[in-house]
Amino acid sequence: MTDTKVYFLDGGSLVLDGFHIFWNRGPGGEVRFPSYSVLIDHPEGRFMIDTGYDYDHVMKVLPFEKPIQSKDQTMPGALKLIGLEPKDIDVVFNSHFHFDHCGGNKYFPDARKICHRLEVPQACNPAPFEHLGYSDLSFSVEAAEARGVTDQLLPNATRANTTFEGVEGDFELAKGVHMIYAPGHAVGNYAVMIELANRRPMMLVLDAAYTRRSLETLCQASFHIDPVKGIESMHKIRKYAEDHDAELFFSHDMESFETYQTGTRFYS
Ligand code: 5PN
Ligand code: ZN
Ligand code: ZN
Repeated sequence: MTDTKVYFLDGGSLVLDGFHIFWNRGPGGEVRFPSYSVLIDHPEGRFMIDTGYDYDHVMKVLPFEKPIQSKDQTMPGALKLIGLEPKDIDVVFNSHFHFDHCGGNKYFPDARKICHRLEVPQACNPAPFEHLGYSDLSFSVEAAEARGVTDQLLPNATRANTTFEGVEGDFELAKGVHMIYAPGHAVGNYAVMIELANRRPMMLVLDAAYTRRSLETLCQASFHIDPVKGIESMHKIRKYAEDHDAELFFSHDMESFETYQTGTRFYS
């Protein structure tokens, strides 16, 4: 049996003000941060965790986030770098449906889709302050229709091939791939811990804490549905990581990301 391999797919970068990244703390000013997806090449299949942002969507709806994305940083481009095509992915799991985590879903019509059971309903009917976060609905015919943005859909999108299996709570996506329910940032937000043969487990904090400093100071992003639950989720992730001696990987931390292995350099 082959060992599990983990690939970080560099998806480019975006800009936010520091007061959004570090809610009510700052400092303010432009901060450029990475966006990436994670491919888990596992004996049970190839699992894509999140799919990054779509450059055209961001330029149309959030141009003030100043996206920078090369061809190699698009979802098909990043997969090509490691010798794969979208059709080679068996399962897409979305940690939540903010635009910077589901922009590439459209390339995977044939994959099984899994998310928390409350995330599609939330994308269909977000809180007023969540409209920008849940602005890319190209991942779901149901959500695009509910929000009146069917122009975002690719012609091959159907209800059937954009339907999600809904999950809840903590569970194992595949052997050694632990899905950790971490609500607060989003109603159905998840973190992921992956056990590997040759190194400490990897804890993908994802958007429960954008940066190392965020988790250390319990400072969440200004984008959230429930900040109190967000703090509880950060405590939960810290304990989980400590109990398993896991290495922490952050979703939107440029200083950390520059040390991560990307492209063909996988973790195993
Ligand atoms: C990167 C980014 N920018 C804006 C929003 C938002 O409004 O909700 C989530 C989010 C983001 O992750
Ligand atoms: Zn998010
Ligand atoms: Zn994000």
